[in-house]
Amino acid sequence: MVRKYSFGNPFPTDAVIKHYPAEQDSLPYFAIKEGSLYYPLPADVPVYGLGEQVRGINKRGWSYTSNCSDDPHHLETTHSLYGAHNFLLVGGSSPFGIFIDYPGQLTFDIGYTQKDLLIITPENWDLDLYVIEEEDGLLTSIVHTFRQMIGRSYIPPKWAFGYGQSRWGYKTEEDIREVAAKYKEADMPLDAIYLDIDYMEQYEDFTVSEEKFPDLPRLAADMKKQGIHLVPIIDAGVKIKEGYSVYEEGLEKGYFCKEEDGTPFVGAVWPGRAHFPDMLNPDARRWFGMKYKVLLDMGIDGFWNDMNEPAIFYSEKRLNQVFDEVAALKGQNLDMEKNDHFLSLVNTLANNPEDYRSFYHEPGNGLPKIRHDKVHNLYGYNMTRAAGEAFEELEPDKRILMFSRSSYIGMHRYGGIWQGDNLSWWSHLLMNVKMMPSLSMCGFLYTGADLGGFGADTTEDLLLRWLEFGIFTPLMRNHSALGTREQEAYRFSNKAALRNIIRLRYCLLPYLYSEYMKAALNDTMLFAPLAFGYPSDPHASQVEDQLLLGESLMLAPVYQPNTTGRYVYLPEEMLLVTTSGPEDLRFEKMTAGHHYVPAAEHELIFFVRKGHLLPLAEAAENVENVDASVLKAIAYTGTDTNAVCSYTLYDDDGYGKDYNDPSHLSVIHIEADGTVSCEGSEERTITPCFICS
Ligand code: MIG
Repeated sequence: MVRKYSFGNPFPTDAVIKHYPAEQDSLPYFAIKEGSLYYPLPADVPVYGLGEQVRGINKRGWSYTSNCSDDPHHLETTHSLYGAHNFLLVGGSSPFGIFIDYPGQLTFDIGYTQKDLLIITPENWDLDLYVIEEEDGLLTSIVHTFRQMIGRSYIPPKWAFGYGQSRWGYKTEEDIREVAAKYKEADMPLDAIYLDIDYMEQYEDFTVSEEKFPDLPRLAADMKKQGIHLVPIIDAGVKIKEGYSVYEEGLEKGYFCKEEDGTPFVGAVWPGRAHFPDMLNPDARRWFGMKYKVLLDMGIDGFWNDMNEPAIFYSEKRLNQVFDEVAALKGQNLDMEKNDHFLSLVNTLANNPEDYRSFYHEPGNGLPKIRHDKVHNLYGYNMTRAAGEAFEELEPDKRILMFSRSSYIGMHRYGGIWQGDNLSWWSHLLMNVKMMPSLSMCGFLYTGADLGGFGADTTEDLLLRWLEFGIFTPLMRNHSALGTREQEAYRFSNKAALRNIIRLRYCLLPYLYSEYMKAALNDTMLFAPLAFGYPSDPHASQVEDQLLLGESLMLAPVYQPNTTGRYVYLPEEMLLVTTSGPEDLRFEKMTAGHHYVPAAEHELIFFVRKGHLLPLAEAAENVENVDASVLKAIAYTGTDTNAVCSYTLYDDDGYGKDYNDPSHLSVIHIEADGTVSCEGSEERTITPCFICS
């Protein structure tokens, strides 16, 4: 059951696609006092949600602010990352969900100020608030209802489930060809190579550097022949430069965000001075979206949208003020206060709140112009929506890969997200793990972190361990920053280990793709905390480093250096699978409870849940070559030998959009005596490789 409450004059975010009449009675659960919502939190009640945020799966104990930010310091004490996902789930004996559809700054103080209080504070009270409860009292049911409210999650092309290599630092066509060749030489599968900002002509969106990439269509075609897709980056800011058509057109049509007096706002990003397209204006959005055609026409079929919080290095106005103030300090004795002030002048140039208050959007549809800070969290969403809507128009029958850095709930219908500028830190591997279920709750299914870590220097063991988790995340991309240690998998000494782990991804593909599609089409979670699958197990909600993935798997990644195993909690009996690659699958039945499970550096462990089965394909060099008609299956009936394991496999060509065609479904049954049957229009050969007996 969904109840909607409206306050003030909410800005239409289009996050919710169903219509709910606003309730007139008073809000349940919460008291409203002095501009905040208060809810007393019983001591043992976990709180879930918030999508892309720091800290645990259980979000209690910290204060989180929805304020899309380009902040590369993802610390425990960070308040905001790139996304604003205002959905919370309060657990306990009568759980409920709350979604606050509000595009401005919003704080969730979840037992930070006072341990037993949830305090939610929006900057203004122009918002819609939804309370979701379900009769069965299940967290999964509440998430399901929420996901139906916000609409179907984005579905990428199947190749986007392959392994991708990226680096900010590939500067030329030769660099790209070299990456492809080296992966081939190392016999490691690869489906995508990403182009970062250097492919552009002076960081100008929708241009290609003639000098560095003289023939992108040919390069794209050559790569496709090897089964590799090129995925260029698009930035939010448009360079101010005479003669640059995107700039000139945008200016002429009035499509850039403007200051109060109507002059286009000048901020700086990569290209230096830039304007920001008014992504909230439907005409500007369509105009910007249609620009992607330039690259689609070159044979490109995937993009990533960056810097769309939007990140602003400095505004022209502020920069001038800072220069004046700095000049005035010259020659003075800088005591501590003055020195602090001096340093802060330059240090607060980037992403300054004052700048976000200095420009406006014209949202059209009869709505008055609105100051950016009031709708700040919608910018990245609408940039990605611009692309998504244009793709529907330009390529109605084809799926295009799209993921964004900044997001708001609603954007999950148009693209995925990557988890931004993490560091090559073990703690960021764990953070990646914890974020996955929170994002699933909010509809962001196509997601993953920069494997190996973006900033700072990675190490071979970190990359390997991270890949051992990354082979389970829909977006599986190795990405790193300019100036850091190069981290392509072929650069390290234990190539066999890395190769085998990457190849495992391709064995898992039929399952991962099937689970992804079912989660998208049925509005369910892809990754879930243990407590969601085992609601009556009091220990399950204590587990912060194990996840359920789809219906059959429980993951227990190793995320510590110099360890050759880990403790795992099993809410019920499960089958342990230990593997160092496709040719090495070992099985062990495990009872419920606590176990220490060995996992050497080159090995990964995962668990098949009782009564479930896991289909596995042969490894392949790319997604195109994964053959889902010949499968092995691990089936674990548990100790009940009369049980049957059944699995509904979703498979399609991976490009078209006839998602609901019944021919995509096959149902596999495996009995404890090894009898296999498969219903469905596709022919499949299924060989059990483990059955509990
Ligand atoms: O401020 O395009 O998060 O993935 O490599 C850096 C360069 C701008 C930030 C992205 C990162 C990308 C980088 N970009």
